[in-house]
Amino acid sequence: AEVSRVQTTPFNDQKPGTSGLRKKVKIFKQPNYLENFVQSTFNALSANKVRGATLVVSGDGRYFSKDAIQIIIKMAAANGVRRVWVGQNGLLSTPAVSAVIRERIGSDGSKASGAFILTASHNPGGPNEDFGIKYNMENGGPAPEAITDKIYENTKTIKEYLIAEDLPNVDISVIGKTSFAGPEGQFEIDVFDSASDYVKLMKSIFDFQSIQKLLSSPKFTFCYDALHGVAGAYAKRIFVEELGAKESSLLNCVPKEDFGGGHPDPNLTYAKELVARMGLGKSNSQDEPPEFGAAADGDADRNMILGKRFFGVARSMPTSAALDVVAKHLNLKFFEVPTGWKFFGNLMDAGLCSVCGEESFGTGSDHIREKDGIWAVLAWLSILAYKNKENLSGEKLVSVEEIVRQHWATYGRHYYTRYDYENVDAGAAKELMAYLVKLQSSLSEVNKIIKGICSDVSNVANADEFEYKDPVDGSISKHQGIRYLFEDGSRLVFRLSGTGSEGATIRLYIEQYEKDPSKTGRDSQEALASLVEVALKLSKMQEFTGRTAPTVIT
Ligand code: VG1
Ligand code: CO
Repeated sequence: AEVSRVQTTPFNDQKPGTSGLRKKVKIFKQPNYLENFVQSTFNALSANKVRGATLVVSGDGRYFSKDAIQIIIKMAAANGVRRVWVGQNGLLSTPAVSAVIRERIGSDGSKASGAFILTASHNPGGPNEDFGIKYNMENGGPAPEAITDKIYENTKTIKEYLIAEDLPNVDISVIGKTSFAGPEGQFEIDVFDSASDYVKLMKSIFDFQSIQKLLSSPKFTFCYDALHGVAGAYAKRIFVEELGAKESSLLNCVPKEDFGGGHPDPNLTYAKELVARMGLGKSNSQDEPPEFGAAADGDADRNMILGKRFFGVARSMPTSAALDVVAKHLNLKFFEVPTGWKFFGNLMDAGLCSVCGEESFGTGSDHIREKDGIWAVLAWLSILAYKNKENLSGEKLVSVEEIVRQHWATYGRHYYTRYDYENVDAGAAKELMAYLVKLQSSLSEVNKIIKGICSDVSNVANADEFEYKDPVDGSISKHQGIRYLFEDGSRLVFRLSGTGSEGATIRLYIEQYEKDPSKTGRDSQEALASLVEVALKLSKMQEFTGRTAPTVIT
């Protein structure tokens, strides 16, 4: 194959966000748009991570992935890459990519040095929706900011990209290797089973036998909703084939390019079918809901766990402040990092932390360097299997709800909610944020305003813009969200999302800590009503954005 050097001009909107570059498919389909970003990434890596290297290319299977994979393969060949590994049909969940980088060894002893992951995660897919791409490093985790900054700089000055145009397209639906005479010698494409490496890793972490006992008990009923994302491919293999769950436990587990027209975000708003099946939403079904329900996002790194007729289990455990209390109690090392999984990777590599979680339904451990939606489900099933070890033939199973209530009784409860204002005018969002920063200069003024809104909330003791210094490499990340910290431990946090593809998304996080065991059973929206009112009025949300209500409450 011959290398073409294609002349190109920069696009000015290719700054990677919280988790890669995400844009409407239409933007990605502009001539040279994808190519510019891929070449800028190759140019940001050290040469030995490209020339002669093995790269993984796959994703959540969303619309445009198949075209993108062929383009990236041809560019990889032209840039001197030796091998490209592709999951069958281009499918690999984000955690599976991380596992493949870390664990998979090719038949010739090769190991991958990185991956292009084609996903926009929880954003919708299809011709009018989002596509995304991000690069993960040798440790299996997302590229750190030093690299993403370099990629962005490259996208602003790029003049040409390399592509082996005459390389034939490879049939990625068929497992097997194809070799070509590449521009730099032998070039190989290896299409492999999307699930087996990941399943092997899960089997080495969890006791599949005891989970299987739980799943085959007639008293335990289970439901998993993949929202038509890539998790479906893993759910069938793991929950049905390995662990013996019934096929009918799986909801929306056939991966689709447009996620069936839905929003593959496993929250209480978008995972409607699961919420209804669990008897939590408005549903007329008379059937007894399953004991345990879970949902994943498009690329299967997020999870929402629901016990029947019960809210918020997954979130109450991993949100940072709930974690503080447990960490303190158990005398564990504790870190608070900015949004995005890349910040955990450094800590894990240095052996400083092993289990991490984000409020956006993301949890995971140091078995890989991404959050992991299926791991989280297996972790919960392990807890249930353990708690019910002696109990499987007894009267009643210990439920998710009981475990969480026990947790609140011991540690107190962090009432928590998030308000998202999606696709707000970008200028207005910036003004709102600037206004909140300015307000922070006088706490007495802030407290006066708050008392005028609602007298029963406590005083703001501290307010700042969160800044993080990585304890491992000393790098500093600024402007990571505006915090108002109250005397009683309550918090208001305002951030601009880094994963949207249009306008700006304002995220408002509201949290209140309740230690008194007699008050931990309230409805969370009701418990938080005063703080919500304070947050909306203090920030002048409606004045700045024109919105009377958020797009999503979760
Ligand atoms: C969101 C979440 C964040 C998560 C990120 C990527 O970022 O809040 O917790 O790490 O998405 O998740 P933001 O900047 O929009 O708040 V995924 O599942 O999109 O890779
Ligand atoms: Co995701």
